[in-house]
Amino acid sequence: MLIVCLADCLAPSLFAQSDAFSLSATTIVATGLTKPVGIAAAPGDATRLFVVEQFVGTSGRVRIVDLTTNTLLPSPFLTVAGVSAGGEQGLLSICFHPNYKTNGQFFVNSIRNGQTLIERYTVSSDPNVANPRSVKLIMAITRVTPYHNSGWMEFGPDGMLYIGVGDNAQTMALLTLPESPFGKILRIDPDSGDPYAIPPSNPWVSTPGLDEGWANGLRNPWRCAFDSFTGELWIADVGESSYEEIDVQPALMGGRHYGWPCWQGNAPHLTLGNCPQPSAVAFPLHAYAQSEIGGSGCAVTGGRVYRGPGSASLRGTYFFADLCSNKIFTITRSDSGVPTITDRTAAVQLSWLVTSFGEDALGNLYYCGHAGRLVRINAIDTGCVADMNADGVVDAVDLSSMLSRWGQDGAAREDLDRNNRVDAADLAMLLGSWGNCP
Ligand SMILES: [Ca+2]
Ligand SMILES: [Ca+2]
Repeated sequence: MLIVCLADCLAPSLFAQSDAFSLSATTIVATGLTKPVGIAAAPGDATRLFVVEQFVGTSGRVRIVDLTTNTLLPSPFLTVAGVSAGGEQGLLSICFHPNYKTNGQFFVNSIRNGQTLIERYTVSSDPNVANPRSVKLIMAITRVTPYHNSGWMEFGPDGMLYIGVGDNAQTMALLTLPESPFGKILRIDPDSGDPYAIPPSNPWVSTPGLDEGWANGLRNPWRCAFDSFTGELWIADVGESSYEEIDVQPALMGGRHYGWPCWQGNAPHLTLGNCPQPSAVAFPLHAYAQSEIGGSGCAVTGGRVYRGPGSASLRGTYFFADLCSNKIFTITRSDSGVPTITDRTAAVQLSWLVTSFGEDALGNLYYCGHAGRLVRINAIDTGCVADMNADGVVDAVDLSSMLSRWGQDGAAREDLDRNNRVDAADLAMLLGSWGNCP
């Protein structure tokens, strides 16, 4: 009986756990972009992408890509003059207000005159041109060094603005200055107060620690991303010389310490007296040694979770890259949260030095490379789309997964027919595939 049981138990893994989707990539813009480091879409606008050029001379620029023709518009959307050019500095990101359609507001993050500047602008009467006179300073952070600036900004599902701030290479100061903005993700309410209000639910409002602080223990979270469906925040923290790490914050869970500088990845780094106990640290979902990926790894480029219209099977999959190795990977998680890392370089790598990922208003993923390309990742379902946990069989586990999302709107993995609602049509597809996958 034991043997029979073992065979049954092992049966799912005996089926090839091949992808139920096909991946490819398309170059959208091949030339004309200078040092692209950021990609954003205006909410509800599926026709354009906004690409951040880090610096051209001493100007950072935001360019527009017309997705209906896959062309780069000749005139910038915005030019930010006088950025500190070179290295990790320049114009680092743009993000749009969730109500951009009605208020025209967007935010940029740049390094100028030794400061991180978060500024708000509004669009002009021409949708392809920002109004330069609308600029309003939201936050200035005086820096000590030009390093580890983070620069990531994004609105969360709660309508708050999240801002990554690197450790500024101030490792020891992180351990002794809890009010410091460095090594943190900040969270502010730009719709209240002047220039912003501190959300009362921020974790350190009534305890020691910066009131704007949301997450601590980060070295340089250069690119992070909210999963547009689950609200989880994926934080990719660039390591020092040993490990790159990717952390996952459950939706709206502030106050976590992600380890740095006491740990780098899962390895002890600077274990001094002010370090938190290991039990108080949120360790990464995935950490890799730079030597593990062919010896050429250098810095993780955080990507995004796929929630696109092309493939239900790919939904929930996180993409990321390593800057120097030019490798692109995905992470999926089992029902119990165990990550599987897959090298996708052969399928989707078309551009060197991947600096950032972004998604359009439909959820399609893109990435840009410092050498100047903008690339779209394409995905289509090719296999057993109803086998949602990819164990080779469509059974009660998959049914349970579908029922847990029943009636829900959005880009769920369980939305098998990709109409952004989990309903009877999806259930019919699941029951039609019941048993082993074809
Ligand atoms: Ca299954
Ligand atoms: Ca559906």
